[in-house]
Amino acid sequence: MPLIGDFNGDDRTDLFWHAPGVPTDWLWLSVSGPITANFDRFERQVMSEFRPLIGDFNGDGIDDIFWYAARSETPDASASSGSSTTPTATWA
Ligand SMILES: [Ca+2]
Ligand SMILES: [Ca+2]
Repeated sequence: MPLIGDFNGDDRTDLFWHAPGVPTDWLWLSVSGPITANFDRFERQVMSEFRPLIGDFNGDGIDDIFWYAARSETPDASASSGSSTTPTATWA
């Protein structure tokens, strides 16, 4: 399931490939030019019970991924942001 957002705030749309369960997820940060579409790919691992919701939840202009787990009456979720071009963001 591809998710679309600008996860590093460079105004180029990025992709986050997420599949429930064991498969590895991939964050593709666009490094595309005016003619070609290219992506830097970073491996991610997300626990399977979470569902991702995209939005800029902290208003910094960079899209975040809100991980939602509906396993109790109280939602268990966390927001994270790919705040730079280095894959150092934590995807809780
Ligand atoms: Ca981007
Ligand atoms: Ca944000």
